[in-house]
Amino acid sequence: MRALPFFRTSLASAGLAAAVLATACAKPAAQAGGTGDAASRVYVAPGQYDEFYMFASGGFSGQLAVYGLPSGRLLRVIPVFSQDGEKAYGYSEQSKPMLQTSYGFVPWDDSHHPSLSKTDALNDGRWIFINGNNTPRVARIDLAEMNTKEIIEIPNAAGNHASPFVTQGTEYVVAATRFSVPTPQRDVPIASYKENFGGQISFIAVDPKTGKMTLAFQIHMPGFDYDLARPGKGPSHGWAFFTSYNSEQANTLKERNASQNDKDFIAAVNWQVAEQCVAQGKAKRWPTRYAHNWVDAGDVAHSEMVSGSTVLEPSDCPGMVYYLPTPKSPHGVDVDPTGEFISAGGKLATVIPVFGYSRMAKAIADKAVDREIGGIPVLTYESVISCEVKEPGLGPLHTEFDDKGNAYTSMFVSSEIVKWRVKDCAVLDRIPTYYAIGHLLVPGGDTRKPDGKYVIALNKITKDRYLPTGPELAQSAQLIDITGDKMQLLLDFPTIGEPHYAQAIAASAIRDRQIRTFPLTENTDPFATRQEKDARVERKGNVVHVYMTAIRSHFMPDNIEGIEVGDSVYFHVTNLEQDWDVPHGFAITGANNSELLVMPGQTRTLAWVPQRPGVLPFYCTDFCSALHQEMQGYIRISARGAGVPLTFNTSK
Ligand SMILES: [Cu+2]
Repeated sequence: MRALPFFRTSLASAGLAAAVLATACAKPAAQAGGTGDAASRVYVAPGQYDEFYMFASGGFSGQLAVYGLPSGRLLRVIPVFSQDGEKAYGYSEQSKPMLQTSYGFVPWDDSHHPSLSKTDALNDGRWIFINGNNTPRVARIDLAEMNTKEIIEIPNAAGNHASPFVTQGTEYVVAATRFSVPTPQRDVPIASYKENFGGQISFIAVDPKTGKMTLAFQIHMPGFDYDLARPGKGPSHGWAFFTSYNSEQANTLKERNASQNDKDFIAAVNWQVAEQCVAQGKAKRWPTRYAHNWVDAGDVAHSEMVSGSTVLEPSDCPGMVYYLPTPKSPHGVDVDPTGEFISAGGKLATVIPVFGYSRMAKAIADKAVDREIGGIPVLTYESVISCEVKEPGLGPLHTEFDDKGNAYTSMFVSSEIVKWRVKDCAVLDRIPTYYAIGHLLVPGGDTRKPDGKYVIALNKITKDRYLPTGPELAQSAQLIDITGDKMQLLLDFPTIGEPHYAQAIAASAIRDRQIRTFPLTENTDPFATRQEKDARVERKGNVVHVYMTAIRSHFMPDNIEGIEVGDSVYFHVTNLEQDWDVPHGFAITGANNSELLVMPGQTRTLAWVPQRPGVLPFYCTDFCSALHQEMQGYIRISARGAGVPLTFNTSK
């Protein structure tokens, strides 16, 4: 059971964790189901489309999964941070550069938070961003193609958890480090944590036309753990809010040592002031190195190493950062649709604090400051708090909002969603979840106009909800109707990987913009073969380039001889099809690699080193026609120096 260690490390009281598990195990599934009426409300008839796309992180699968709502049907897994043999992502020569980092090729990550691009505080359906938590990275996925187009590494950070949340006009994607590390990174004793370790908040600028990301500036923060973030909107536009725990600055046994203080902090960052300070030359250049990877117009990935980042110290830029005292070990921070209210989920807190943006602005004007930490004024709790949700449940984590002034907070420990009214913090309703809910989402729940039809619980543990599958059980999402006064559970559905966080958008916003083929005439891959008569094999020393075409239902060439053991053979396969949903695959016996999956109009390259003499078949892996089984060829491998002439068949 994967979630158990998380329980133990995130809760101060082992007794509490035991109580929760007992509760979770005691609930028979039969008591928790929807009714027949509920089932009809999620039924999407064969041939019909879902109303929403939901994009859910795959957690430690490193990928992003696409589901339809309300049906919960899985539509696609988009490879992002992990190699994917099905799609040859991270295996084909064209996609390998996407996984380059300053540590070299890192073919896995832990993805947590998808964040849709926004225009005027509404989801605009252009891109979705997602974080790599382990080796700090942020990826951008194009929603017209549902493919990863760019990955930028974040220097001076570790555990990129508070990421990647998008400002209301996609001016920036924000990111912050969960684990403080020596800043700049260097060899120091761990016991010197308080002197040498620091946090980092990063602002990644997004080109409004192309989406291209650039690391604009970073803010060097005290060595706390920065956990989650939400940018402001409306009146609070220009600000971003970051939770932090471990204000104790513990470096060992954090479950106890980082749970001492009654309050930790939200860091409120005014990024417009930060921009001014950068423009005034108040930032320093730090000698860092990080990878920036992107896919060009011809669908070929590139990786470049960037040097140096622009870092601001809070003490050099007054007015840029304030701390809001926040009970206790806060996790999520969320901004309501009006942009006025900011709520936090303190894992160990007994209340949900709701801060007022206008109160914060007044507290800053009135200098309602308690003390300073690292040049950052700490505003008094009383001056910034708007109201507290009393007795909400146990282990509040995350909040999303509907379009009627209500908030929905996930309760990890008591496994429930609590609905409360934003303006006065009154609890209105609660519903159990099965089990141990982490994030939750309302479609558009972080925009100024949420679609308050559903809330979806994203759960860590399924226990008895599905047929058992050995030691590891599926993780799950639950669809809950929020149109009435009482929340109603409609559907459980298992997910691919941990559905850590998800966002959803009306299908109509992106459905009709989906790309169906890549135009062959626009294929700029240097190894493309645009017509079958140009198919050929060329040898340069030990390197052999096979310029191969694929069209229903044959490869050209499909007989190749004169290859020798130890050659470096590159199969450059171009799919000549120009029809929707006709990919071809390419696989060869014994390749230390995946197949290729080549979309219509695209070129993909498989690198292969033959190891022993013989004749090996290759074939199409993606069922493409009635004669798909005939889509096959042979390659003859001779001993090193055998002198068999290079030959191949052609259609000339
Ligand atoms: Cu085929």
